[in-house]
Amino acid sequence: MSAAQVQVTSPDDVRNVVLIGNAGSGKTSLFEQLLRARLVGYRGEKEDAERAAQLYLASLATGDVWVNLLDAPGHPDFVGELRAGIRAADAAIFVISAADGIDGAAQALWEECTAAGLPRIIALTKLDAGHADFDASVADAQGKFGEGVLPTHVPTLGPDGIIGNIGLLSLEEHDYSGGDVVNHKVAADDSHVETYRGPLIEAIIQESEDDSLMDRYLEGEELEVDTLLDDLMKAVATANLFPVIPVSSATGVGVEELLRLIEHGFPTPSAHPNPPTTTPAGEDLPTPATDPSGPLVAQVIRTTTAAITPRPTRRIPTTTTRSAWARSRWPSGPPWSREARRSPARS
Ligand SMILES: Nc1nc2c(ncn2[C@@H]2O[C@H](COP(=O)(O)OP(=O)(O)OP(=O)(O)O)[C@@H](O)[C@H]2O)c(=O)[nH]1
Ligand SMILES: [Mg+2]
Repeated sequence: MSAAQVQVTSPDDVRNVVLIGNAGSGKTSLFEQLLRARLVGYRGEKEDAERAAQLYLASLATGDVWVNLLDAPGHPDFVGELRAGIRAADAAIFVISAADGIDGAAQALWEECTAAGLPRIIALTKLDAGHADFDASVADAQGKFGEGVLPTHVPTLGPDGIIGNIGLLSLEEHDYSGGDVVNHKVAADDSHVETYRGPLIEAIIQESEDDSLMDRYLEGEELEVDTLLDDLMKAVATANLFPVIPVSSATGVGVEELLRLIEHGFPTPSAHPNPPTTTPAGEDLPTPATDPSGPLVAQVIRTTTAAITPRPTRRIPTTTTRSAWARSRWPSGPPWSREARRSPARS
């Protein structure tokens, strides 16, 4: 397994991203697809109970950045691991299953991210389930998370479910059905594109610092895609706009678009305010800047205590002395003795 290399010379080269969402929404499958897309020869990690209960970290290089990707467990029993992930990350991929909808747990999780100031991309999974519906899922997310939730891509469907997506600004269709991703131009009057493109452009213009954009848009001028993309990325980084991307965690559809948004829309660690800092005695210290040339400052986000299994107590036969019993058990000397440590049998 190998990753393309990125020279990390400043915090700007790093993205710390956590995948969060309800249990079973597709986080781990998506995590694996993201790794597969960038790590040559990556075959995946075994999903066992221990793995599913833990905050899991892997890194990949994409474009010009190094991404530290955290996969958080969704089950409420492991909420401590999830919170550790929120503290460690500068942004989140919020995974929602279109087949299951948004419940109270997902809403509480969204609020936690808001309190932590985390920019978010919504990855909409399980669109291949029979009753799943993109439009209904978007409307549900907008109703529960606010108007900042806006699709930047709409899905394209084949007979067996989602096979790609259309970028609403670029008007490019990304077709994953043949293995490699193939891009085609599409028309702006595609009805699904029309539904979401206008609201997205208007939201981007409202977030933009360039006041002339709105006038130009209202006069019917076609705005440059690169300008809109730049402003979109700024609105994502400041947690004012939350793009929705349809994905398939099962096949990897949408991972390229997700990785591009992570690279260009998610903030660098320098943009994330550091938490309040104190001395070990609890006295306030000035909040440290994210400065690679400054003194080391570390934040502990997770500690674990290994359960210490009690040594099985053995009953020593009362008819022998302790040393005779030890000799019968370890003829070349007990493991704690000097002789045993020198014994070739132990080397
Ligand atoms: N059909 C379909 N199945 C999916 C998709 N994404 C995930 N699944 C399946 O949903 C199940 C749960 O997926 P996981 O990736 O383990 O979900 P998770 O969010 O990591 O779950 P927790 O770690 O328990 O919170 C698995 O059987 C996946 O194969 C999808 O886009 N389509
Ligand atoms: Mg998981």
